Amino acid sequence: MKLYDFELAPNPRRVRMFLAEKGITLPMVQVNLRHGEQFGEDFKRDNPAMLVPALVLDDGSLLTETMAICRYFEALQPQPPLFGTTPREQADVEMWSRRAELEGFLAVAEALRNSVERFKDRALPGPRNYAQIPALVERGKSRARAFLDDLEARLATHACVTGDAFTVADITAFVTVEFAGWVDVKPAAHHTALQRWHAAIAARPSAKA
Ligand SMILES: N[C@@H](CCC(=O)N[C@@H](CS)C(=O)NCC(=O)O)C(=O)O
Repeated sequence: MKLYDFELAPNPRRVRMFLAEKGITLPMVQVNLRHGEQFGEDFKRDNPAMLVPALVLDDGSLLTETMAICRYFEALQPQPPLFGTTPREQADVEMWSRRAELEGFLAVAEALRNSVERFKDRALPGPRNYAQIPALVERGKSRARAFLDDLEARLATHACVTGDAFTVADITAFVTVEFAGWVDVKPAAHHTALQRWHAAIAARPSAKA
């Protein structure tokens, strides 16, 4: 098994944090996205979608998508549970993971990829090229700010995103908050619950994975 990774990219970071929480180690291969290594023939042969993270299994087959890779390891090694245990917890993990991805992570990506020069004609990752749409930059930032507000409201009454237990939804929300800094969207002074939660997760060893 080997995991294609890029240490600066947020989606692979989610997988690395997840593996660190599980205590799982595996061979990692760096694909330097800043140097265009995702377009190289060697990587494309393994992953035609040209995205990281990507997990190559021992039978040579490929697993992509951050959450699918995390789910695979959850099933292989259920302890500690990071996808919830009761039906309600599992549904909450799904709900907040999706909200963090759709309303937070993708909003930040929208602002970043439509503004930065190195993403010219690469406004969406993957095998096809898309032109930037500058009007999406402010919309993305505004959506990312709204996500921080929603997260603050949630964390004002919950220790972690889905309740008392740390889950993969916290990993996605945490990486999203850090990713938002790339487009200068940062927790404000009144986001006190969010800052308490962020500091607690930043102190976990997995945050440095
Ligand atoms: N939906 C995919 C998205 C993966 C993705 O967008 N990865 C980015 C790095 S965070 C990437 O590989 N970008 C390649 C590029 O920009 O060309 C997932 O959740 O794993």
